[in-house]
Amino acid sequence: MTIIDAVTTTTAQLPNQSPAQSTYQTRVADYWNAEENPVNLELGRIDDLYHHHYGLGDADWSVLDDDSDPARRRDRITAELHRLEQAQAELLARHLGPLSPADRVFDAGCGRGGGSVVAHLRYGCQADGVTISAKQAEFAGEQARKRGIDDRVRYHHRNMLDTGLPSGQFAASWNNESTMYVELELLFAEHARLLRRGGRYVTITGCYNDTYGRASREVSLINAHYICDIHPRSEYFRAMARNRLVPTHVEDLTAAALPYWELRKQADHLVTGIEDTFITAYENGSFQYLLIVADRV
Ligand code: GPP
Ligand code: MG
Repeated sequence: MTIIDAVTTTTAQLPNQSPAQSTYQTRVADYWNAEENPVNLELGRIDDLYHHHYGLGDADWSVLDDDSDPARRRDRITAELHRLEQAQAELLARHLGPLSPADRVFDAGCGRGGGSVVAHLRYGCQADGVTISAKQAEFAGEQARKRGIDDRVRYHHRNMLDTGLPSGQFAASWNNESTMYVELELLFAEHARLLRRGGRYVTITGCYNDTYGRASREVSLINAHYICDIHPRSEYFRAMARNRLVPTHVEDLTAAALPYWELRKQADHLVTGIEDTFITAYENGSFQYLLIVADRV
């Protein structure tokens, strides 16, 4: 018994082993290793900025009326959705700053890597992205190599709760729609460890609305769809307060998030089936899309 335990422990500590710490995290990694939704790949292919978040701002509805040629109409809808996703990435990146090329930033739950590239292009900073999916880390690394920025933008197949990155070295860090996969106390403890004093933490996240009550049917459906566990809004502030993160700016992005879903719902070539659920969840007030900016004190 003792011998078997010792062998198991040694194996788990070997490099290149899965960074998942639980069966749940392994299932999450499985999801992202297998994920190839056209709504992510076709949008990303436009300019090699691959995002795993939604979009913000008013949509150009005229793309739906383009009846010149079905392929052209599809391409215009795809490009418009990508523009809205890019707008969200830019909004988040704006709140990270000011930053300089001497600064280093941390992208928690980096997906296929788009957010780190956006931050690097904006500030010239170094970026470290972490994902629990080996496939995503490899894909993102390849993108950075193709752009010739792999010396500045690095992706790691690691756990965002236990990154192994150095303490106090980061000027800014963020989660763009990845907080719902982890315990917030553990997540914010890791951000607080990585950020220097005065560093900036930013998240854009879907959360359930405490004033509605517990998680609605729609929130539960979204959880089941992505194998995630959406937190209540209150939990963000409680966990931040306990981990040296003091909010400086909070913005309800729910209204700005709706056009993306209304357009995506009509993109027959890209829908995944979760579109109506998001629209209902936002409209019935049970779910909110939030930006939180915090200082590491
Ligand atoms: C976006 O990823 C979705 C998530 C990271 C999980 C859930 C997010 C919430 C706000 C609840 P994606 O771009 O891979 O999703 P999709 O394939 O639906 O576009
Ligand atoms: Mg997507």
